Amino acid sequence: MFYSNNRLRIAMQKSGRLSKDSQDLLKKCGIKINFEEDRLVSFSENMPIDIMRVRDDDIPGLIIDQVVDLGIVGKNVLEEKILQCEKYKKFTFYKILRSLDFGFCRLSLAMPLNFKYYGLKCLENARIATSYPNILKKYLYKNNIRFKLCILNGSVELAPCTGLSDSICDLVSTGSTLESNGLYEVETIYFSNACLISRVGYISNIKRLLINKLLIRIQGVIKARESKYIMLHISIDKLKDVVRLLRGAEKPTVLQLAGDNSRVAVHMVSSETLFWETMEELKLLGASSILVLPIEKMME
Ligand code: PRT
Ligand code: ZN
Repeated sequence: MFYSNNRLRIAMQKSGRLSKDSQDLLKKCGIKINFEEDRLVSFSENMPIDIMRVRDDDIPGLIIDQVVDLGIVGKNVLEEKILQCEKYKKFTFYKILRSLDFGFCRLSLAMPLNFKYYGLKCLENARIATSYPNILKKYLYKNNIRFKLCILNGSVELAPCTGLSDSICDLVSTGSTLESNGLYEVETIYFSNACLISRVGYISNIKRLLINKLLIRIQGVIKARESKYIMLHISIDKLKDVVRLLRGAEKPTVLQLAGDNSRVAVHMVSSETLFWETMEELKLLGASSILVLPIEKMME
């Protein structure tokens, strides 16, 4: 069944930082899949979609080699693979269909706490440990810095304290790994998050329609996650102040309140985070019954 030409093949990370978010996204898009732990390929029960779960580093290659139609991968992994292919003059045909709202991190240079960093120049001839040699080379060569590469596929943060390197270039999200290993961030060389990529070349009409449907649903899921539904009661003369306060909100729906001619109910969708401070300001304007609700799905 997997090799049927009309079933869309999507590659995602099997286990790791992107796997849960990738699975959740497809689930929210209405794709029913029963993931079995030890299976490479899982089949959707309700849509012609097959999911291949692999190591994240293999996903760009599966797209470039046209083994799968779509892939969910970190931009860092994609960029590293593209630069590696360029080095070997291998063609890389792929398309980024859209950025996704998870997997945010940055690739940064970090130094031991006892080292006084005074700019990129102090990295001249330094030994730098990383799992991203090509992104690092591109960045440092562009800045005319020569350095010695120490390629590690894991535990990069341990390299300086074991004497393997002077500095590291690794992914950072909260910064706590650096801190607990006596390191501090000195330069960010690449910002990353997950993205949806597609192979290029012939894609049947059936698959193309399915990809478009999926893209609309992903847009709906992401938009809904970024938005909230706000409801409140306010006196009519304060309506303009409320709208001014709720920036990022669409035009409100204003409804008459039963048995009260001076106050109205306001309903609106906002794409901005509503902080407690804004709620307190709404309260000061005289708003009451303020409700902020999550939105499950959206279609514009
Ligand atoms: O087994 P497989 O090869 O599939 O997984 P992996 O171990 O190579 O990757 P994984 O699961 O660690 O990360 C997958 C992707 O998640 C990465 O390619 C990034 O796109 C994204 N991502 C987001 C991160 C992080 N945040 C992250 N913090 N990937 C790794 N880290 C690591 C980092 O390397 C360091 O060890 O987390 C540590 C730092 O985290 P903080 O929070 O302490 O700063
Ligand atoms: Zn990996």
